[in-house]
Amino acid sequence: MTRQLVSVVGGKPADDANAATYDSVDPARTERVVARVRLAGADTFAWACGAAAAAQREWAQVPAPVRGRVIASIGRLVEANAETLARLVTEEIGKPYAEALGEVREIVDTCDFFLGEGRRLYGQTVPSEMPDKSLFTFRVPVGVAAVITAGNFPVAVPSWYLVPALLCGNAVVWKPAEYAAASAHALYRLFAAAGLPEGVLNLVFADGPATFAGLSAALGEGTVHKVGFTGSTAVGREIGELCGRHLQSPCLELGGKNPMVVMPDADLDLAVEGALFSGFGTAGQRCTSLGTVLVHESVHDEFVTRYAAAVRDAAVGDPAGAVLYGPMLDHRFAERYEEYLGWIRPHHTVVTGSSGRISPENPRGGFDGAGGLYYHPVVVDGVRPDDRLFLEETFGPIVGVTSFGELAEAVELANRPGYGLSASIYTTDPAAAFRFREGVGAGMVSVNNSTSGAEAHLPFGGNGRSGNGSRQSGMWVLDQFTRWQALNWDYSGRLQKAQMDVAEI
Ligand code: UN1
Repeated sequence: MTRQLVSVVGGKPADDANAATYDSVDPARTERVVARVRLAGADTFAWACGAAAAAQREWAQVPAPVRGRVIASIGRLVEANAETLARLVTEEIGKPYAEALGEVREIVDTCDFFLGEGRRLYGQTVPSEMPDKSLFTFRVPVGVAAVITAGNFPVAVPSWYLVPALLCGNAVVWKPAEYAAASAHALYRLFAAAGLPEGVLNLVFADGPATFAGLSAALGEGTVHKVGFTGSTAVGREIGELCGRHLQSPCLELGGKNPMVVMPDADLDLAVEGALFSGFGTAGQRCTSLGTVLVHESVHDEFVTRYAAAVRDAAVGDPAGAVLYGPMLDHRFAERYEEYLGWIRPHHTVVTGSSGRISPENPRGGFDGAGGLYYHPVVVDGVRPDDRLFLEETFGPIVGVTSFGELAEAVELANRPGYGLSASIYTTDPAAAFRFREGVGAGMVSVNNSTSGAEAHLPFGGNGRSGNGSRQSGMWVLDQFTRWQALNWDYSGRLQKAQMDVAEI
């Protein structure tokens, strides 16, 4: 039986009478509908923000250590339901089961980190320039966070926002990707079951235009105080402009064209393994996926030969099995990627991978019309730095290779697309690794490891076209969901004037 899903506002189903429906399908068997979703309109989105604002006032009164205990319960519930949730993620977006289980693990890691923060959320005591006066700082919740997330990490990435936002005493309106609605709904239910008061977390299914209009109204009404967005650079720009008009700075986590540098002294087998996982894991549909391998000219031919062989051997197919990757997330992504491939074909010599759709039962024999959104892994050599393939995020299983002569040139090439999310270097020379870290504009740098697969307690985020410099994950995200409040306390019994009554020695 197909699941029927509606938005949940204030703990109750919120169904619009005229709601359109959206079918979330299994991308491995596109004839299978995983969930039928009723999409809310802009009014419902704005109303949810108002409901959240009302619930937030009480939630903020709950002592932070008690909120931390709710986070601990969420972690325990997610852990107890990890396999069911991971299976649903696999079914709905085609992420291989082992990866989906890892994604669920990342939620538990996030809860583990933040449950303790409930007993910290430290402020500071600060010396005053005057006697008999004390200064303090406090972290205060921002209010309501509107969280809009993509579906390639349908449960882990939302938890990066939801968990710290709730811990800090905020209420949340969460708008997940429609094509990952069932996974989002399952996660919502686990959060709700952990004891969050009604209205503190609200789930709204809506399409892009309704979300934008609802968000715009809520910002105007003053019922949204922070926007968290993970998705494309183009939409991120629009969200940033909208927030800017309301004097808000959103937390934006956008695209990437992530480079991997292979130095002449690199362990080439390790580099090939890293390039295989980061280029093709999740079918190249991570914001941290590898875009271009920058290989030193002295090892270029050897690297490309080994990489092409590894890519040719990689298992692509049913995500329930042990495969490198499964289908594309959804039709939209498959269509966009096909357009891209159409452009690649006449312009490039492909080293490996027929650039088209394939059937998992017959991965080497081309597409026979079966219903999965599967694509060959493609490697393109000799990609020039002014090429579209070098400059644009592809969000599909395709990796370009470009060679370089000096490290400084590799750094310049790594920065050229103007993104700045993740970058990696394979080398055995610490000086090269440090120089690369200093020169590269990415928010996250790896040495002898993949561009993807960040750990949940380091700052995650990018610069340039990858975001506005905001960071998610770990303690750094607290600055997104709290604001600093300063307290001056004068017990001198006189009016002491700052800058004018400074104590003399
Ligand atoms: C994303 O694709 O939006 O570092 C996030 C990684 C994952 C998160 C990716 N932990 O690849």
